[in-house]
Order: sequence, then C-alpha cells, then structure tokens
Amino acid sequence: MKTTPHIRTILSATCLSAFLLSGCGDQSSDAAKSQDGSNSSSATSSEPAESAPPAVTESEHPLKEFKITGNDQMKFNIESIEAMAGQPLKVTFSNVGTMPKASMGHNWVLLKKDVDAAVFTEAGFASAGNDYINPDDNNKVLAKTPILGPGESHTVTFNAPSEAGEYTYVCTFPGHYIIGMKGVLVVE
Ligand SMILES: [Cu+2]
Repeated sequence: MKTTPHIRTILSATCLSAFLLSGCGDQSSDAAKSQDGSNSSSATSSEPAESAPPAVTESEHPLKEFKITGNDQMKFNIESIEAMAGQPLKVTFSNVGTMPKASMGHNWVLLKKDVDAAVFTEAGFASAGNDYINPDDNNKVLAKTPILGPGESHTVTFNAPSEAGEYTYVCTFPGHYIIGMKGVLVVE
C-alpha cells in the first residue's frame, strides 16, 4: 500500500494511452467528426477517481443538475432527462440498493448517439476492471461513473452533446441493461 507513486505513474501512462487511442477531445480524431461535440471528460480511465477535473465549457445555458439512483431491482429511478444542446450538466448517481457490489453493482454511463447499447454492454461483460466497459469502447462514452456499491454516490459534470437527439444511458453491470437498467437523455 506504499506503492502509490509507482502506481500513479502506471495509471497515468494507461490513461494517456487510452486517451490517445480514443482521441477524446482531439480535434484531429474521427471522434471529433462524429455525432457530437461534447467533451467526455471521464471516458478515458478505468479508475474511479476523477484524476482529471471534469472540463465543462461555457454555455448560454445554466448548469442543470440531475440526481439519479439505481437499486437492487436493476432500475434507474429516472429514465428520461432533458437538456439543451451544449448545456452543462451535473449528474449525481447513487446506488440505493443494499446488495453487495460484486453481485449488484451499478453505474451510470451515457453513450454517444447511435451506439447500440445492447452490443456495447455485452462487449463489456469481461471488463470488470474498466467498469464493465470494453476498453475498445471507451470512445463511445460521453460520461460515466464507476461501478458503485450500496450506499455509494458519484458525480460527473459534462456538457450535453451539441447535436440534438436522443442519447441512451445504461448500467453496464452484466445483465442489467437487458433487464431494463437504461434511460435516455433528450437533447433539444
Ligand atoms: Cu446496474
């Protein structure tokens, strides 16, 4: 437990690699040409810590906050949220269940437009160390929390996509999406 500096170095390298691969925020990447112009500040790391402060860009719209919970019945309490294009959003996700994290963990993951959520979630089943998100799919995520155990909360701050439309959010814990742990962000 005294290896923090060393681990930090490794994590930094890992994060950097993921960042480069996913091209998040990089104007030259094809990610920038795709559906949205938002900054997925937390999409690149498998680590629960918010090592990079969430970057929220200026907007004519005020910050909008949502408090979303997930429970042992594998449901989000809110299955539809709305925002204006580019609006700064603050989502606090809480696991209000009581079952152990290993068998009933939850997260909140907002996907880019047109990502097939069923394919995306299934592709992450083996990636417990990356919050059940396939590392190859990190660039399909707009915002996310780590997998949370009972009583835990995590807040993410980000800008809504610049393109109007519907963006699916899911829990990536294996099986939860199929059971119905999902919702939609409607951007106007
Ligand atoms: Cu879940």
